[in-house]
Amino acid sequence: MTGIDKEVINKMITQTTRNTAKTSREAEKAENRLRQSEELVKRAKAMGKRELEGCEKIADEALAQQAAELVQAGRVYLFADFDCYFAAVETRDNPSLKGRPMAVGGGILSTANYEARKFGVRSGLPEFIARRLCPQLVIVPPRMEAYQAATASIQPVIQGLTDTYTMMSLDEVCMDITRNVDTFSGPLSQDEIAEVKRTKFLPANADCAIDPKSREVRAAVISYRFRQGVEKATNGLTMSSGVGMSKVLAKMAIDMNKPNGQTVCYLNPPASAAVLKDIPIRKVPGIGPVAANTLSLPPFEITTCGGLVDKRALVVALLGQGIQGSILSCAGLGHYEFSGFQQNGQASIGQETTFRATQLTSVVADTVRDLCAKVWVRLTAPEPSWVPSRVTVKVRFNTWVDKSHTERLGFIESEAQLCERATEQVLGLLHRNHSEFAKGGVRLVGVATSDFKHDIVSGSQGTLDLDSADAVECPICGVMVPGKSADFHANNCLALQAQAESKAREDSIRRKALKKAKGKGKGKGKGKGAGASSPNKVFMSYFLAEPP
Ligand code: TTP
Ligand code: MG
Ligand code: MG
Repeated sequence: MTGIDKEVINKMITQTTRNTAKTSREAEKAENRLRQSEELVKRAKAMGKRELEGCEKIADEALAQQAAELVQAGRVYLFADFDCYFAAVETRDNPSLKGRPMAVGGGILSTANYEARKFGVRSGLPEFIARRLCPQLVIVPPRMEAYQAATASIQPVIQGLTDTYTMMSLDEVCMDITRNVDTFSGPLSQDEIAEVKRTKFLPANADCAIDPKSREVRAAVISYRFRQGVEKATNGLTMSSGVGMSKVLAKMAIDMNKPNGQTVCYLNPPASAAVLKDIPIRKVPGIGPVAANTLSLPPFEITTCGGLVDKRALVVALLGQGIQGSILSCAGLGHYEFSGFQQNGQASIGQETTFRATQLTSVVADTVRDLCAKVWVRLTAPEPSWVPSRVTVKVRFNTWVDKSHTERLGFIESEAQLCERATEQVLGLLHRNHSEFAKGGVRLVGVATSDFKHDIVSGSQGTLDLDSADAVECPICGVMVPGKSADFHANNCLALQAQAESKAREDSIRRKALKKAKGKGKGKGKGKGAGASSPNKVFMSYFLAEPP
């Protein structure tokens, strides 16, 4: 947001929603958080030095283990996301909208173009507030078929690049481009050279000068070629992209050079952590508003990723090992699984965490409880709350074997109910796979909820009326949904199914790569910057000298 005063906008939103039941509930929640903060301050004061040191050791080991695994796996992830997607499709199909502040939605906005964002108009804003912020705003109704068609048209471009990819939502894709990077060869067109020079390489410091033969530059070219392919396949829609050695980092990098730009994070753990150092934790996938708020209060007073990594000992000591996944993410090493849309067609809400491998079922059960608490917060944060009927759990054994289990048993109305079901499912998984468990324990647990009672369709909220005459059964998951949202729901189920399949493919590739790398021995020193001076000069001469 540029050229506008964020405070003015927030004030307007607060004024418009003042005195509602929601704001008094918010105040109550804020009071509870302050009370919780006071409790935590007391516990922090009472904590011994040795306890803190022990927690630091646990956190450091998890960080070191994850960093070593990422280096050994040597993956390169390319995330790409359409720029103001729905609005861009509308403008492409109706050029009279070009240059005018416009948004897509009805009641609640799905998105806004960049001209409208200058006024503070954004996704999730009620239409009446948006009109106050920007009286000349043009609002057009959503056309899901057009967006789905645009998404479909880029599938050949994705598949032409890699078969290891996940559609994160209609407008975002995560691709593993390791093989493309490692088998890359020149030459480059002038256009490509120019784009690589426009690429944001992060962190931007002298230790990481652009090495023309580096995997980072290769990734930048591959990313550009992909974005060009998308623009051609969609008749002019642009994507922005991010590259990193972990998925969380690559995802976060998308937004660092938007719109129509790309960011490449240097492919080594210290650089990955440096990229996120000053980024607010609230922007990290998996850290929701409640967690961010708790961390911002005493005794933590953490607002940035670097802050969370620095204060990891205190945070683990007071909040438990469930926070470990967030610490890894803030250090740029996270492999968090994302759910797709936040508003139109939310498919699942879940959380997973990686920790030091354990064979203690009590520790696993504690972790499941922490995860359920976080998932519950995310389920109950919106109004009305999401009421799930399906619980899916996942465990990763220390042997890198993943197992999951899903069950649908009526609606879940309380955190205790969720916790009971998830724990039962996880312990069941451990029992059924006791030989894997016995080899080295478990290092990751995930809990996800789906098949919600209440759904949000095309920006307007409503409770599913399953008795209504137009309710139909989703052919993919078997859940009853209203006829008007059947296509949208089924589309999301398909996306989830594709996500699960590509995840399985990806895991199998990763396991093979790990096995191969272990066979070869350690550390080829991949992904380091050149350290040379005048990077652009070196870079230019390399590519221009490259034989065709
Ligand atoms: P986003 O990628 O989050 O947003 P965007 O593409 O509009 O803008 P940006 O350039 O920042 O990426 O979401 C993709 C589409 O999903 C968006 O165009 C509309 C839809 N959407 C909703 O319907 N509700 C939401 O709350 C959000 C965030 C998006
Ligand atoms: Mg987008
Ligand atoms: Mg997106």
